[in-house]
Amino acid sequence: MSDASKVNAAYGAEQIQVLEGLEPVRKRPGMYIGTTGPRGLHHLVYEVVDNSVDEALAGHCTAIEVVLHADGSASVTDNGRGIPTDIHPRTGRSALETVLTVLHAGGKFGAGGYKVSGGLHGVGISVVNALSEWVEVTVHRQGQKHRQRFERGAPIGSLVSEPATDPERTGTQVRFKPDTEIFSLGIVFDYHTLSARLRELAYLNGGVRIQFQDERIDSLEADGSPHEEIYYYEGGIKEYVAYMNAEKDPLHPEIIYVDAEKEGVQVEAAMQWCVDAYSDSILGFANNIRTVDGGTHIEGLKTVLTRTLNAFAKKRGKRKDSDTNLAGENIREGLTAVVSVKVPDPEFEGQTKTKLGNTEVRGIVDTLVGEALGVYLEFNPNVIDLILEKAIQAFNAAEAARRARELVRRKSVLESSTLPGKLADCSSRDPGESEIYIVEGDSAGGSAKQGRDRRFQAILPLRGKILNIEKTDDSKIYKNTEIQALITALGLGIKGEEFDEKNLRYHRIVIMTDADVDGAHIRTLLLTFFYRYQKSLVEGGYIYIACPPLYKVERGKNHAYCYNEADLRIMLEGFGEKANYTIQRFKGLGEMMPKQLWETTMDPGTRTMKRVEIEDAAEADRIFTILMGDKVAPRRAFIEAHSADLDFAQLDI
Ligand code: 0RA
Repeated sequence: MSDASKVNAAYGAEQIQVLEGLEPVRKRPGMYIGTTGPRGLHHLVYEVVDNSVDEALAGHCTAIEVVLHADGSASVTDNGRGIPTDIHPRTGRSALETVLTVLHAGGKFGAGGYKVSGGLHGVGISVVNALSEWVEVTVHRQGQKHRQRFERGAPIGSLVSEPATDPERTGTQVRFKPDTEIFSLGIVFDYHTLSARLRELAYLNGGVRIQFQDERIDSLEADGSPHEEIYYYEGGIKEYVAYMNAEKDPLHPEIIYVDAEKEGVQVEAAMQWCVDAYSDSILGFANNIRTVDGGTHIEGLKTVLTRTLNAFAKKRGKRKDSDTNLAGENIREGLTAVVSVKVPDPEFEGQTKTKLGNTEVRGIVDTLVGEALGVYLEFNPNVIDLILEKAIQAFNAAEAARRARELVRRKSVLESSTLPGKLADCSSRDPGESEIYIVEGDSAGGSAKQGRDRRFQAILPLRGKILNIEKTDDSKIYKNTEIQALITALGLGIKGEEFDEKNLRYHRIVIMTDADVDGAHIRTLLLTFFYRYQKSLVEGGYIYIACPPLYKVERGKNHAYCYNEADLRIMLEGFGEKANYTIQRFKGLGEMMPKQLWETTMDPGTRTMKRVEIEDAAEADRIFTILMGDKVAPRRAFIEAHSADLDFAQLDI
């Protein structure tokens, strides 16, 4: 009997029932994991890891290992108690099989703990099972080793148990291969996406050791060993703040840390102000989910900071009773903070479910942080004085800036409707279909102008390197002609103010720079500008990066373009014993014929563009600071460490 027919013979009523149970997931995967694109694919890993993290939060697991295998599968192994394997009373099947095959069976069987619901997490391992070509679960428990395999959601055979080699060992391993029938855009995991989330989880769950290993052939180290990283932060979010501030100048040496619980809500906050930063970076998490859109925990933190610091300002004679209060944003200037709450029944709101809604959390954060912060500052008068001094400076600067802005508002470019002279606008007036290419220099601008489709594509050439917004105060920003051009051409408002989509003149803002080091630098400058000036532009997904080719390969009458070294290598290998062809390397956009630029980089039918996302605002902030800040050593170290990512760019060095 072949393996396949054996399986068919064993395919009883139970399995059919199981399949029916998971069928909705395979029919409408988007309902469960958001998308079947890369984001949804990575959520499979998060879902499995979340279960191990829950086991760690319950105090039963200290180490989690995530491996990307050469066969395209991923595995998550923990040293927790192991998923129970006894017969579950409601289903008549093992608990393990139930967890894997029943929607929302969850891991904990109502055993308490924090439910990670809402968001896109917390849908259950069964969803991963439903969307995988296969899953293999191995459980070590009570001296036994148990295994079961599933294919597209259905159990293949039953649980197989044998004595474990190490009878003391406990834990769970879930190994799965995403189903290409579901993830039609491919099932290749992105190392950096996963590593960022795993690192974040390690920060959020101090003391849990997360090991990440990439065994895929293309990722092996030069010596053939797999790339491996370990994330382990004893100090949890305190270390997270230290990491975010690594390249900054702290105003006070010690990170202020609060860890307390009230009414079943656990609140952890870490804070440190920096000398040279003018904005704040506050990251919020609820049940380990990044709440990009804030919510009640962030509101609670902001309220308590404003109230506490104003009270201290009066008490320490820094402000008179008759003075206006320092505004929250004055107080938060230069603040880096992480606030992480664990809520038994979280409500996530908003389109993307990334805003914490529980109203009780606002007051709980306020009270708990207020108490701890009050005590800390009483005992550290030098710290409170430094923070107040900075806040008062910010208050005075804001007053001055407000007056300057009023002036700008009245007579500057922002109010005038004249578009910059060098903008080659498109003819469409519908922002939804319009795009603008921001290019470097007049020569690239020339090619782009001739190559574009003028109906919906506008070109804005910028000269030289745009000013470094990180270091500049607001009045200088408005005087810089390149920035003025950018602001008016795009229809942006005043820095930092709420951004209004209806004024945006193009819904695709494309940064098109040369594929070399200078181009990469200008791209970073522009991204910094957008990030600092109107972050919501980046968050709204309006910013794109054009991907011009590096090579043109001609062979006989045919030609093709290659966008990186790997493309070129693969193409040349495909030609075989070194065939007759020519390679042209483009030094810059200006070297390309307008028609070439169109067909490779600008034609919506054939081009590739990358949409800029702030998956991890903390990381973006850190990189910007390193690349833009005053400190040379970290910038050097960063560029050296990431030179591999710049791949083609470094060839010109
Ligand atoms: C249900 C009950 C118990 C543990 C788990 C589930 C569990 C699930 C996963 C998923 C990945 N790793 C996991 N580790 C544990 C408690 C079992 C007991 O009381 O011994």
